[in-house]
This record gives sequence, C-alpha cells and structure tokens, in this order.
Amino acid sequence: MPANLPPAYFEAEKRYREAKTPAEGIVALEEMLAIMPKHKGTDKIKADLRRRISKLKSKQQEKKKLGRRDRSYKIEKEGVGQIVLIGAPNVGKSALVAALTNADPQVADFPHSTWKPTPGMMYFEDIQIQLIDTPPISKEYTEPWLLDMVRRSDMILVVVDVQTDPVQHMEETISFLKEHRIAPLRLAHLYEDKAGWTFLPFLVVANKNDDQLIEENFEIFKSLLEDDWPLVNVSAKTGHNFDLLKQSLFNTLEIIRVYTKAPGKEPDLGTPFVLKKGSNLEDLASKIHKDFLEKLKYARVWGKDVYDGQMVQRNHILRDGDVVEIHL
Ligand SMILES: Nc1nc2c(ncn2[C@@H]2O[C@H](COP(=O)(O)OP(=O)(O)OP(=O)(O)O)[C@@H](O)[C@H]2O)c(=O)[nH]1
Ligand SMILES: [Mg+2]
Repeated sequence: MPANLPPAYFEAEKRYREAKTPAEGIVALEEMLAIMPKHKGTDKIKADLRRRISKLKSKQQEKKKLGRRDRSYKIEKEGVGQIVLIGAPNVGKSALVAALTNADPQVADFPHSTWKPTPGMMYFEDIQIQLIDTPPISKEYTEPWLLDMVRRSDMILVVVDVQTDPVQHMEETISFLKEHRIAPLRLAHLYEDKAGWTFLPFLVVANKNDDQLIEENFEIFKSLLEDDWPLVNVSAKTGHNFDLLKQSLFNTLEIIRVYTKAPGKEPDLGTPFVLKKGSNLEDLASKIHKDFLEKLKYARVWGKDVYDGQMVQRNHILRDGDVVEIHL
C-alpha cells in the first residue's frame, strides 16, 4: 500500500467495509479509485478496486432481477369476468391464452416457461372476458401472488394435456388448489366448515385434442375421472371446440346480458348490461342509475320466457338476452 495516500482514502475504505448494500459499496470503491494517485506502484491496487466494483455491480443486477420476480402481481379486472388458467407444466396454458385472446404470452416446448401472469381479453359475442395465463403449479415453490390472484378471480380454468397424462395433471392441480383451500363451488355443500375456504366455479379444459385419434384419449380421460367434472376438449393448435369453450366459460361465469330500450324506440343492442344470473328487474334498475330503483314502476320485456312486450314487476327474474323497457 503506497504510504502517500490521503486520509480521505481511508475514510472511503472504512465506508466500503461498513457498506450494507452493493450500491453503498460501489460508491465507496469508486471514491477510493478516484483518490488513488496515478503511478506505476498503484496499478495493481486499482485493478483490484475495479474488480471489486464489477463484482458488486453484478450482485446488484442479480438483486434487481430477483426483486422483479418476487414482485406481487395484481391484475385489475376487465370485461365481464376474470378467469385464471391453472395447471401442470407444458399443458398449453400459454398457447390457449395466446389463441383465445389478444395477448401474446410465450409458448415454449419446454416446461416452466411461464413465470409471470399475462392477462388477455377474449371476445364472446358482444362481450369480453379476461383470461390470465399463469406459471405452472409446483409442489416445491408457489409464488404467493398466484394464490391471491386465483382467490380474487371469478373462475378457474384447469388445463390438462390429453396427449400425455391428463389424469395426473388433473389430480395434481386439484390437490394443489385444495391444499391452499380453494375448491369448486359446486362441491361447497360438502364442506361443513367453510371458514378460510374460497369456492369458485371450475371448468376443466382438456387441451391438445388435435384430431380424431386423440379424441379417444379424451374419452378415456373422462371415464377415468372419479367425479363429474365439467369438461371441454379443445386444441389450442387447431382451434377445435373454441366456440364451445367460449360458450362454456360464459355459462360457468353465471352472468346474463340485458339490453335496454326507450319506449317507442329501437332497443340499444350495443353494450349490454351484465348482471349475475338470477338478477331481477330491480337489480337492473339500480345498475342503470341509482335513482331508477326508487322511481321504477314496471317494465316491458322482450325475451325468451315472456311474450313480446310483456309487462313485468320489480321482482321479475331476467334472462340472458332480454330487452327491457323501463317505465319510471
Ligand atoms: N399438439 C399440440 N401442441 C400444443 C397445443 N397447445 C400447446 N401445445 C404445445 O405444448 C407446448 C407447451 O405449450 P405452452 O403453452 O407453453 O404450455 P404451458 O402450459 O404454458 O407451459 P408452462 O408455462 O411451462 O407451464 C408447446 O410446445 C406448444 O406448442 C395443442 O393444442 N396441440
Ligand atoms: Mg406457459
């Protein structure tokens, strides 16, 4: 160590030794480097300081990357419902989201390619449904945000691969969710103590059903399942049964679309009002405007269960596709 180093160098060195973060260490080392007099005798020391700086910098980079991966993801709901795809590695979750929505998640022929969620919007007739691609489930490590995301969603789409081992994919996924106290809504009555549980509608999609030959796999898979799961067989590759899948997703969300019309005018068939299945005229009125609920006298309805323009009262249950003329 050259004897002619100024006191400032030793102060910086002290700060380097006491640094609590890579950033603090880098600042101190840079200072030491700047203070170091320039002559042959200090070359080695300067090289050593630079090495230490670059080491700390890569450590800092690593930390940033980890920080990003650890981040908690919260995806705002958009459209009429939020559906989370979940399943074993490589079953085609990303391929389905890519094929059904405007999103473009990475699809890869190796497992564990997805590590962050990707939302996308899927059109179904005149509405949009949000689908979220997620990383594969794993026994070893689950990012906490994934479970929060599932619990906050409106529905779960369990994806299995009919070309490999759909029964195992299914068992793994269902038991994974159960371990984290997430279970199908249709089985909620079997749970005596519901505290701490989240019950959601489930739909199982058997993917990679590319052709007739594979159709047989689906039949076998169906017969091997112990329980009566709602199932759809599709192919993300060919788009097979996509219409059926979209219709099933809509049905499983248990929502209805209602259109309004003003007296003597044509109905507004643009954007429908979306309500929970089982909603009545009062629910629609309060959705349109808070004053409507109070002022509502009756309505005329055009739809499936009514004759055209039938007069209905406040508690009349509405159906998907009804056109409603509210009278205040
Ligand atoms: N034949 C066929 N291959 C498919 C289909 N869907 C996906 N694949 C292929 O299966 C592989 C995995 O697809 P991904 O969509 O990345 O699977 P993933 O479930 O998102 O995988 P992870 O993110 O790793 O969990 C890719 O090679 C896809 O091209 C399908 O319907 N038919
Ligand atoms: Mg993926």
